[in-house]
Amino acid sequence: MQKNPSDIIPDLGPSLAQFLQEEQQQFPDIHKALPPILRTIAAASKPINEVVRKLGLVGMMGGQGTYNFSGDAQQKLDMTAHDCFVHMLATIKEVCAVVSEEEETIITFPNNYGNYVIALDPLDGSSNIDANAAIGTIFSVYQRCSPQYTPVQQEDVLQTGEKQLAAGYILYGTSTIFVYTACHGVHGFTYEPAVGAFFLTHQGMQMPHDGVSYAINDGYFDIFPGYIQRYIRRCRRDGYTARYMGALVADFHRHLSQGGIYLYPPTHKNPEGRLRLMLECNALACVAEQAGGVASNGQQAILTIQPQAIHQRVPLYIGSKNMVQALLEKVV
Ligand code: AFP
Repeated sequence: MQKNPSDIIPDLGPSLAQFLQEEQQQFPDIHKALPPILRTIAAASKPINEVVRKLGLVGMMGGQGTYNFSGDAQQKLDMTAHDCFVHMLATIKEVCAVVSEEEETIITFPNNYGNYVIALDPLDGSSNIDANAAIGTIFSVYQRCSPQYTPVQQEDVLQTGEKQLAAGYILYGTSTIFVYTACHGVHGFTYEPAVGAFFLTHQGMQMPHDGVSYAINDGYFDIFPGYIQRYIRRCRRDGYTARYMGALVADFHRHLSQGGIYLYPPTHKNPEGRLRLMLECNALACVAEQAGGVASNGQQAILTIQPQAIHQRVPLYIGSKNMVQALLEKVV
């Protein structure tokens, strides 16, 4: 019996491209450059998704014997993802520079006199790659501060998270989803491989103000600051679920969907915390706040921290508003 197209491909909502165009028309304060930038980021994730779905078959497992500026061993997929995003972003005129977890300094595009800078963790959760567990990409979009047609400056990159024009992530999980905010709400799109495009599946995502799930590397419990230990003990006493997936993006998406809190306090290995302010925390803090959540370093909102260096690390407490605020009350 002849199958109907809708039997093969489910009735699809608006594509990411359609949604971005309509959103920019509805909210004129959204820069006209944002739809092509976000479409390009989504497009760059497609070949990475292809590779992610067959890693062992294409020789993309394991390390490549090098280390990034932060001292992390670089996996083959880290560099493939980095190269893919940088190459794709170099092809659009809107972008003048990229900063990436896999590159020490600012990557500039001499032929691009664009007004926009992208901050990127190309592959978050590298230790999950060979474990076949969830991994992701995290991105932020800023407008440059220095005049167009002049060399990109540090000031164009070292901006507070409040200056982000857009931010989001791609989660390569049981399905591949693209979640972003252009500061008019948070929206999620699921990749349909049969079509090769992302389609709206999560419009206007709101992070529950409460949750019963907490994500932290319990192995460091004995060296956590006292107020963290007190908070974790309270979670245990109240019967909360401990879920830690080894990839911030995966933990964050769970909490965005169901409520919860992710904690990465200072440790002896990472006295300033492990997560990078510019390359991971600012983007997820922007999404969290747009969805009604909270993100803090324990002293101030993540989005208000003035970066001093591209790879600067900070402690990160992010998730449901009431859970993060309960933690922060113990700081004092
Ligand atoms: P990798 O990308 O190096 O695996 O780091 C992932 C991450 O930045 C974050 O996604 C995880 O939640 C966290 O580090 C895991 O760190 P620990 O292994 O120290 O718990």
